[in-house]
Formats: sequence, structure tokens, C-alpha cells
Amino acid sequence: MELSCAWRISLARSGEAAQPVSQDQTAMAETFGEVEANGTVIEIRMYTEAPDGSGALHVFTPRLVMARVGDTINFLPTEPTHLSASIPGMLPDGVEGWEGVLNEPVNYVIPKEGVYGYKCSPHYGAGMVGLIVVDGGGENAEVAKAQRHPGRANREFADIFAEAGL
Ligand SMILES: [Cu+2]
Repeated sequence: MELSCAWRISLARSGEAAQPVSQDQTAMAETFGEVEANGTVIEIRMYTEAPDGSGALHVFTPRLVMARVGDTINFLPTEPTHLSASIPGMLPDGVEGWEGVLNEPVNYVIPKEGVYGYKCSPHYGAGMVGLIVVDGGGENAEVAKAQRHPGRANREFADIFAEAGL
């Protein structure tokens, strides 16, 4: 049975804990074991112009993070016109992912080991993408690497996977 993971996804103001959006926590616990937030928060900022002076446009910073199950990923709309949304085909099996709203933060508690690819939907083709590697990458790394993307996102993901050693 396909179980919804939507309860662990929330859109919240920066600094607020993620809140469940449904009551299906018992079923999720059976699927993924202990997946409550462990208190570790990893911030990923969304920029129109990279803060490192490189001149790169439309970036997540950092674009690659190593995380553990239970960590909270906090996407911050540091500059406007951006969002974070997971990419279908770049999530571990059974994980539903997240879909952010323009100019709003996303708090996402990592439910399972594996790799999580995501994009800024308006700037996907411009290469505004990123990757979360959880507990070494797990079973879906090869499937995620094989995904094809619009425009500059292919090159960007190739660079990110190489940086991750996957
Ligand atoms: Cu963007």
C-alpha cells in the first residue's frame, strides 16, 4: 500500500518546527521507523546571484548537503522569485517529497536514507537545482543520476553528483 508522507511536509516560517499536515503518523512510523525530527537543522538558501562572488545566477547555497534521517532541511527564500520542490524520480522509494511555494520557506524532515534531488521550478532550466545525500546515498542514487533535465540542470546535477562522490 502506498502511504502518504505529506504529514511530514510543511511550509512554515523560518525557525518554526515542521508541523504535521495529516494524522497518518502511525502508518508512516510503520513504513520508515523512527523519523521524528532529531533537532539538527540544515539551512539551504535561495539566491538570484550567488553570494560567493562567482557571478553564478539562480543557485541553492549549498547545492549539496550530506544529511541524516531525522534532520530538518530548511529552505530559505533569501532572495525573491525562488522556491524548492523535490524532483519526481529523484526520491527514495515510497517518499512523496515536497513542493514549496514561491518566496516561502520549506521545512522538510528527512524520512529515509537515499538521495533527494530538488529544483527551483521557475529556474529549473537555468540549472537551479540541488541534492541532499542522506546516510551515504542508499538505493536510489543510480536511478536519480539517470534522470534527465531541462537545459543547464543536466550539467549542474552531473557536477553535484561528482562532488558527492556518487
Ligand atoms: Cu529560482
